[in-house]
Order: sequence, then C-alpha cells, then structure tokens
Amino acid sequence: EDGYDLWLRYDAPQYRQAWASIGSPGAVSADEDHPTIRAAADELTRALGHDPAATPASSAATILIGTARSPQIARLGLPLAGLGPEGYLVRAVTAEGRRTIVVAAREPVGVLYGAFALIRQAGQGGSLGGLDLSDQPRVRLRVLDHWDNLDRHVERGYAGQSIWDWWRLPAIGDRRYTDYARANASIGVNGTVLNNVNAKADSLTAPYLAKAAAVADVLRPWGIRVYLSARFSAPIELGGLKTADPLDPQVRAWWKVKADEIYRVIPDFGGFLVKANSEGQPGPRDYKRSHADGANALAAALAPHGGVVMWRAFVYADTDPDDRAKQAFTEFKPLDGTFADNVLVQVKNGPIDFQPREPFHPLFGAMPKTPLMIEFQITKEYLGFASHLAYLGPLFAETLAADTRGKGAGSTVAKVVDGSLDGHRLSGIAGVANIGSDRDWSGSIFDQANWYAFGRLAWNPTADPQALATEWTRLTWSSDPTVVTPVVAMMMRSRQAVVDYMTPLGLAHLMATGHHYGPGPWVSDLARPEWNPSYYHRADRNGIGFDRTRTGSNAVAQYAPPLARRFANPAATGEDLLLWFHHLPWDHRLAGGDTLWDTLVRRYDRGVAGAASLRSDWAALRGRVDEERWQRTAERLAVQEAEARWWRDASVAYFQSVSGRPLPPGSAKPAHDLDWYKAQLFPYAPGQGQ
Ligand code: BDP
Repeated sequence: EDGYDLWLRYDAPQYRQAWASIGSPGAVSADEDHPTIRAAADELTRALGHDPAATPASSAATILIGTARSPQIARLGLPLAGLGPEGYLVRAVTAEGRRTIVVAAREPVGVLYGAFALIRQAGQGGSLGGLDLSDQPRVRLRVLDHWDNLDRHVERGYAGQSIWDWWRLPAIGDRRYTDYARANASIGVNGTVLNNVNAKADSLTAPYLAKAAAVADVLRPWGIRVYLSARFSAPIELGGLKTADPLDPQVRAWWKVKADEIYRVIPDFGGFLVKANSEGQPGPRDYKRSHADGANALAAALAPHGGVVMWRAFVYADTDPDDRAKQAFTEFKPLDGTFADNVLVQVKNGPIDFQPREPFHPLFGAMPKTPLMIEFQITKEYLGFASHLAYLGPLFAETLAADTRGKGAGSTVAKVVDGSLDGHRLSGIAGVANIGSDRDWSGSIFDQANWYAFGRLAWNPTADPQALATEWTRLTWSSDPTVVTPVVAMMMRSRQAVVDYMTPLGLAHLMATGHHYGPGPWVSDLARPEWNPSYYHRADRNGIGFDRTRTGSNAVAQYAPPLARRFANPAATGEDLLLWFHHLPWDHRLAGGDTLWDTLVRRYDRGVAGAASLRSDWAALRGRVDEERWQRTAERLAVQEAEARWWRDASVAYFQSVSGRPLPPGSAKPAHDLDWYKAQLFPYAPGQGQ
C-alpha cells in the first residue's frame, strides 16, 4: 500500500461484494474493435479482479459495453441520442434472459467514462442491482496543466520530478504514462498540457514533438489529448525571424507551418497554452500589440486543424501600479469580443495568485463574449506544499459557486465557465497538476484527493465537495463508515485551518520569498512592490488590510454593482474577505464584539488548534487503515501541526511588533522572538522557478 494505485484500488473488499450482487461476472462483453472500448473492457476486467491479458472479452459475461455500433447494444434500444459525445448510460437490464449491466454511449469515450462510473459505484460499497446511471460532462475541456520543464524539474512541484521522461522519450516508454491516463480518464480529465507555461521554445522542435507524440499515443485510447505550452518568441528562437510580432506575415506563416508540422505527428493535438507578457515571458505587448492580436495569430494557425488557444490572463504589468489585483481586468476586459472563435482566455480563480482564500476573479462575469477557462492550482504552492493536509474541494467549489451577478442573480462562476451563461460552445477548466515521480504521485495520499476533486468538479462544476471527499475516501482509504466519517470531516475543515494559520480574515500573500513556504509577513525589500508581503497586508501602527474601496484602489468597482456595494462595506463583506477589501483600525469592532486585533490573533490560534485536531483525529484511526499509508500520513500531519505553530507564532510576533497591542487573554506568547523567525531561511526548498 504505497499509494501508487490512487483511488483505483480494486482489491478493496467492497468491490467483491458489489460484483457478487450482479452474479460475479467472469468477463466483460464488448464486440467493437476500438482502442477506447478495449481500454474500457480491460479496466473493467481489472476491476472485476481478473487479468485483462488472460481474460478475453466474452459473450457469456454479465457486463456488456459498447456504442450503438455494437449489434448487442443496438438490440437493447437504449435512449443514447440525448447523451452528448462524452455522456454514458449504465443500467441493470435483462438481456437474453440474463441479468446484465450495460455500459452504453454514443461514442467510445463515453463507454470509457461509463465503465469508470460503474467501477466508482462498485467502490462505494453496496449492491449494484437496479443500477441506473447517466451523466455527461458540463465542461468541454478538462485539462491538467503540467508546469514541467524539459529537464524534469517541476515548477511548484512537490512530488518529485516530472513524470515525463523527455530524455528517454520517444523510444523508451513508461508504465506510468498508461496509469496516469487511467487515473485521469477515471475522473473525466480529457486534456493535458505537457510542459511549463514558462516555456522553452525547444518543446516545439521536431525531436520534442516526436516525444510529445509518443505520449499522445499512450494517452489517446483514454480520451486524453495532448497540448503544449508555446513560447511566444519561438518564431525568433526557432525560425530565425527578427520578430515575433503577431501581425507580421512571416511570423503568422511560421506559426502556420509549425502547426501543420505538429498535426502531422499528433493528429488530434489539442492546441497551445500561452503565458505572454507575464513575469518576464515574451508576448504581443513587446510589439505594442494586444493580447487578442497575440492569441489570434496562434489561433489562426491551429484553426484549420481544430485546435484551440488557451491564452492566460495572469498578467500584472504596470497598468495599475496601485493594485496588482486590478491589472488583468484592466488589460483584458476591453478586449472582450475581439478574440478568435478558437481562443479561450484562461483566468486564475482569484485576482492575485492561488492564495489560500481569494475572492473570485472579477473577469468572471465581465467578458460575456469570450469563453473564459478557470485555472485552479492543484499543487499547493501557497498551502503548505505536499506536507500539509488541505483538501481543496471547498476552495474550488467556493469559487465556482460564487455569484458574479454578471447577468443578474444566479450568474455563478460555474455558469460562466461551463459556457451556459453566455451560450459559448467552447468551455474549459484547467488545474495546475500536483503529479510527479513520487511513488504516490502527489507527494502525500491526501493530495491525491485534490487531483480527484479537480477532475470531478471539471466534469460537473456544481458537484458538492463533501460528496466528492466521501466518494474519494471510500475509494482510497476504506468504505468502513467508522473511517469515512472522520476522514471526510478532517478533509472538510482542513483548508479553513490552513487559511486560519497562514492568512486569516482575507489576508494574502504573506509567504516567504521565492519558494513561498512558511511565513514572511515582514518582507518589504523586494525589487517590485507587489512581490512584498507588506504590499498585501499594509499593516501599520493604526491598522491592517488592503483598502480596495473608493478611498483606496477601488478594485471593488471591477465587480458587478451589487457586489461592488457589498465589498465596499466592511460589515457586509464578511470576515473571510475582510482585509482583502478593507484597511481597518486594530480596534475596529467585528460583528462578534471583539476587536480586529484580538480576532486576528484568535484566528491564528484557531488554525493551530485545527492542525492539532487533524493530527489527533488521524491518530485515532490507527489500525483502521493500512499501517503503511497511515504512517506516511501521520508524519505529514505532525509536520503540519508544528508548522501551523510556526506560522502562527511568526505572524503574531510580527503583527504585534506593528500593532503594539497585548495578546488577548489565554493566547500564548510566540515561542521565539521575531528575529528568530526572520532568520529561518530555506534556500533549497523544492519547486522554485529557474
Ligand atoms: C505563480 C508561480 C509561478 C508561476 C506563475 C504563473 O509562483 O511559478 O509561473 O504563478 O502562473 O503562482 O505563471
């Protein structure tokens, strides 16, 4: 039990019981010759406890899979027409006098998703008799973004090296590629960007395209398309041109020839992800062109082949020197309606950068003429890497459920993203992957849940994160309710605990420099103002917080009027985002009657107590899950508890040095003085950019 099998642990006892409830099928019946149907049949065979290599598909089985092109399926006359290209139907029927489970779909990929839905159901425990499942994804592009470099270093990766072994590819494969594909298909992920957004042009050279093509060949049967991050200046670096100006005919011709070359080796290539004019990356602004000019040039090259451009809105140039949170909106909102049909603008969930908590990005709801992809970070750059437990389902769901009010009440981010609010055909959700070469893939067992929840929410952005945690726990740890209940409870409160001990009450970006691990609220000497934690918390003798109302940066005005009004009023903003939008005196009284200062310290205390309770709840589960994974997890929870104290003590010591206020009664003095915390440095922390 080293975690390699993720949530696909078919030895768990509930599977046997579930299969027994439908007569313990000995094999799967599939009469179509298609790689994806074969993949689905093999996976089901594996889940039934058999060896796919030794168990040929059989017509005597009680699980029957296929599309309407299969005569066996066609005979059943199932209502497949309304399913959509990726939808499925899983039903208990009687076929030729026998109780049978049928997995049917319009297309092979739907059969694959149906097979995984059946397996997932079996893994929940209970009987499969009377089964009737039908579903289809609400979002078209469900994509993992790998921030993986060609030398296998993963930017913001905390689970070892990249799983893509570029050096050995294309001739030498890896079993992991297939298992990666299985895991992703099981949660509905249908695309993967293989390389870092801070891209090297080399990934577009012929040798690297051959390597990407080899990966694409492995992923294809599992319904997963390959995409690449494209470096905007590649026409200069690879093509020898003098410019990468997106309106230059030679540049456009270069991209066209490059796209044609890519599609020759990867016929179903998904398209490009582009980070342009952001954190030193080249882009159209270098030539006084807009982001739309840049995106459209690449989109024109891909369009004949059906590819898309995912153009990132993560920019913070100099448009709004007073507030980084406003810059993407200022730059992109005026471009609404000017992007080509095959461009999606990819917007991070919040306006700054994957913080433990942020309000939703104001571009959601503000660019109705453009398909907006949401980008989440599954890897926990700002939430304790892979050593802290923070289940991100609630973070993802909180953003997706937020009401932008863009078209009146009910204009949720989920509806913007799935295209239904503005009638877009293209829609997408991206997650920055937390996958690496570690045996358990994600650096900890609980971090696997974030990958899982991402995929399931990309499929259905209104899914309930608690239901997903329950589902994942049964599949991953145990279906025993005495395990499921406490584990799900731990997961559900873990993210708020992290918020409380790192950045309570709407604070953000207080992490140490560069690697972002551990506290650094005192840092104020970095070259760009918005790199400094002091820029975000603005604490001084009088108070703390970032005034984003009219008396400050007025970022609230980027939200729809009802929200702008709410966020402009501290009493209506809510404590979770209070200091994101307001700079308030330390003695400001909150709804509960306590001062802001006392409340802040108590939130830090609550965070430490939360981390301690995660650890003690886990201790009580010893013996109820396998010892190997229990132990690995216990080690991490001990680190988390100690580091929650470190975060709390360092932050309280620092803010107290600014506020000059005494600690509230019952709140302990930090273990060390402020200088001690400032002296803690981690020069070799993993995952940094290069
Ligand atoms: C930040 C990361 C940086 C990424 C950047 C991005 O610190 O490594 O390159 O986001 O999203 O969160 O481009």
